[in-house]
Amino acid sequence: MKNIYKTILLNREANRKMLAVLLDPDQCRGGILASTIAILKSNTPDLIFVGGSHTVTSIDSLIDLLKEEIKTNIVLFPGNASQFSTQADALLYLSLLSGRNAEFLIGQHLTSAIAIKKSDIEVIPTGYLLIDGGKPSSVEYISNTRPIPRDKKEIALSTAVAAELLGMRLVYLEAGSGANLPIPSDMIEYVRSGLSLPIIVGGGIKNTNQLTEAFDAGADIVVVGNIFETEPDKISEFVVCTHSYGKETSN
Ligand code: 1GP
Repeated sequence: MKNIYKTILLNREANRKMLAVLLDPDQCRGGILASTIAILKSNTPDLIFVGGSHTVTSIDSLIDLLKEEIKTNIVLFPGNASQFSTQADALLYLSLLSGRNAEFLIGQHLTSAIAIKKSDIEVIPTGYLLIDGGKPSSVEYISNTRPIPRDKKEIALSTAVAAELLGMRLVYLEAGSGANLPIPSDMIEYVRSGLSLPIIVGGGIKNTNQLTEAFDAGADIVVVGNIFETEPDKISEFVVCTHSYGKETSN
């Protein structure tokens, strides 16, 4: 079994930021999938996340294809228990802590728990916090939960610290795929200041300025998906930006 979480911790210690490219099997098919894979082969991100809040297409076949073609870690980012696949390297075992829907706090977990335990996948328990991204998100609709308001950084921090105290290993600040507004920098900074866990930030990041802002504010991993569905060529720019982050100042 690979130890992806350990790599995340080591990178964090060394202030090496990570990029996760999110592929939603429903969106990433046919010609788009072929061109995306071709680009990912020569511009490989640290992680590829696979999943989506409303994915109906088979996850297994996409993961098989990705593993054949690209040398990187494939991490499941499931919208529900049906998206579990033993083919992936790791699983974000997500609890939607910003919401009060028991189904996404524990219900989906027990549906998949035995299969996960029997597999040798690396499980990374993750506190998942939905933040208002300026428009209704699929996560909000599907989970029937309300996001944390953008100006309530205290609520975000309390929720993130609760995740830490509950033994979770990562906190994911999510603005929703295709959000109008990414997670506010001051919220990332505030959560960073009071939390010991690595932070993932995603939702609505469309250019490398926004990527750098999230890193500057304290994100350890940034997830980008939506923009690459229409502009896969941008992947290389994001990979270069992530891997050169901080190098100018440290030399
Ligand atoms: C969505 O955080 C991810 O769950 C990525 O968001 O698709 O907007 O890049 P985008």
